[in-house]
Amino acid sequence: MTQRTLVLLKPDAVRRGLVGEILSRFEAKGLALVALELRTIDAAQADAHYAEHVERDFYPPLRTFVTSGPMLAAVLEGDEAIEVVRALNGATDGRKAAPGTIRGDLSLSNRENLVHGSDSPESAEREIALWFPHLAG
Ligand code: RTP
Ligand code: MG
Repeated sequence: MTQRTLVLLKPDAVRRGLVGEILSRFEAKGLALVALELRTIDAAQADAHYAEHVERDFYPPLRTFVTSGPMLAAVLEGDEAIEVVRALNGATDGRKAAPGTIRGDLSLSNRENLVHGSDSPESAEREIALWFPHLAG
């Protein structure tokens, strides 16, 4: 089934000059770019995006990280795009993520792990509406 998913290339990806490398993996897989925008978010936007995590111990440093510089926000589309993107991203902790995945190949951190991908159809709908309201619905 064709799906859309919200992908973020986090500030570490932009700082490290890995935007092209990461985007090309999604493109090479066959996912289509529907929207793409470089954006620096404030704390309120971070809290809205990570609403499920705001009470967690790891959230304050995560908020500092995701507001620390521009991110590339994207909507990608393709067959089973939500699961496909998360498989390409790899496990959350870059130290444990499998080689061949974005995090497994390019990150050594459990926080600065380069990418975000929506984790369910409900999350994708909510996150696309939050980041790209003109695509909602
Ligand atoms: P994401 O939401 O960014 O796609 O990542 P995920 O589903 O693989 O991981 P999630 O559990 O949703 O966590 C969101 C982001 O929070 C940071 N994190 N830090 N214990 C920690 O220090 C910790 N755990 C998670 C990571 O940046 C993770 O991607
Ligand atoms: Mg998540």
